Amino acid sequence: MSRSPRVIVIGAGVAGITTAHVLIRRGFTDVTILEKGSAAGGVWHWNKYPGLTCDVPSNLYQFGFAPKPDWERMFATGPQIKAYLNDVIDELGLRSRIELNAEVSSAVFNDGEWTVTLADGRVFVADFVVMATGVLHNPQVPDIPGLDTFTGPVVHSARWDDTVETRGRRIAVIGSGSTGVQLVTALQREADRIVHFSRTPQWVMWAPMDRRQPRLVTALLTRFPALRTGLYQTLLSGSGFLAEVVDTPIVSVTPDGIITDDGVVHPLDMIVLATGFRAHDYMRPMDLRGRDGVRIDDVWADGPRAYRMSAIPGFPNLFTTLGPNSPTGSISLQYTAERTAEFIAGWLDRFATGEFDTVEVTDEATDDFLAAANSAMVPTVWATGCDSWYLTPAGDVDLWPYDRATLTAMLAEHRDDHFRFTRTSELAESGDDR
Ligand code: NA7
Repeated sequence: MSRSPRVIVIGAGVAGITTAHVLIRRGFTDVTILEKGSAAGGVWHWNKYPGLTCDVPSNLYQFGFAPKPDWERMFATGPQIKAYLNDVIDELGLRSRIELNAEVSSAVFNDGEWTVTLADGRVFVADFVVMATGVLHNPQVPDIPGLDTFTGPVVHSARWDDTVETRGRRIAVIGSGSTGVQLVTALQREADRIVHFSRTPQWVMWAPMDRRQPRLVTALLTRFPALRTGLYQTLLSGSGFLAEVVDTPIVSVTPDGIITDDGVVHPLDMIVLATGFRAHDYMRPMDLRGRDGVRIDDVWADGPRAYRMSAIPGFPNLFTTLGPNSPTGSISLQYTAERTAEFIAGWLDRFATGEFDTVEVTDEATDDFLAAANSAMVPTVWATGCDSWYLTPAGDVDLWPYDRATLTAMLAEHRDDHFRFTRTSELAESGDDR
């Protein structure tokens, strides 16, 4: 006898699509995906700025369960990836499970179940919640004096406004991460002038970002899908980068320009903020409350903290897919998401048979995991003083420090001594088959 867990997946990007597909593949039928956007795709829905290109080769940036050998380009554009994700949603029959325009304002655990409330007042109740809310989700808007007085458009890269005219304009791009470089590369074709404000020097190298995928590659990958991981290396990169670079600090913004520390006034028609994301906010500003009313904002005051990327002490029956420590430069995000979803499905299997009603990772196991992960990070380049969005407020490196085999092994096992369980129902005895 078994019961069917009610599962809410929050987010319909790469992590949410993977989670929903894996859970359904494993036989769970009561799965609903809540997506706050007006379309599925996650970052590939929210980001639509000119020049948007994935900096991971297309043949590595795809689901293992939905291979696409015939990418048009070696590095797919944002719209191409969004189309792929939506094709996968349709092919896997996930569309009807996705609630769009469903922004979660709170998720509260009480009496053994989660109550998930949307900004529009709708309420969902679930046995399990999976947070697939993404890392690069909340735009970081810089606190520059006078920014709100600028009379032209001010646009963050992750909230691009298609109606804004860039042709013939004098445009400032603030920020020289990969987004800033891509934007400058694209905007310079039509703009009158681009001034690129770069606070920290950045390496920019040429890469075949706009090259078509050769037909031979398409033919080979169609015939031998396993070849795809061997074909490319990951690059972070731009091509055709040309701009007037200003590395003098910005002092303030005036109604029609930017003033730098050397007193120079840069006259402008438009300001583009390529200033990145509040990467450690994860599912916030959602009001997330776990056992005994514990709030995620309090638990994570010094930065995200999770066990093996997927479980948070104090939050029973809640898992994260592509949560803390999951970004990495060398392991496919889609692979990590799929392994995590399988890990979660294993817990759902055990819930279904009535083995427990709630499962919650312990503080000790989480502390041990993070202590080991942080010390494994010490010899890496990320911990050498170079600033990046990977650093948490506490100074930890929020990345996966181990290799793919370790990741696979860690997510393949359930260490029961790392979790605590409650069991109040009489399912096993009564034969409840909800
Ligand atoms: P990043 O990599 O976080 O880059 C943000 C950029 O914005 C970086 O150059 C920052 O300079 C700059 N920045 C942020 N705040 C300010 C202020 N207040 N003034 C001036 N400059 C500022 O974000 P991206 O969107 O480029 O890339 C994120 C990921 O997307 C990337 O890792 C890929 O995985 C895809 P700083 O270096 O802090 O001096």
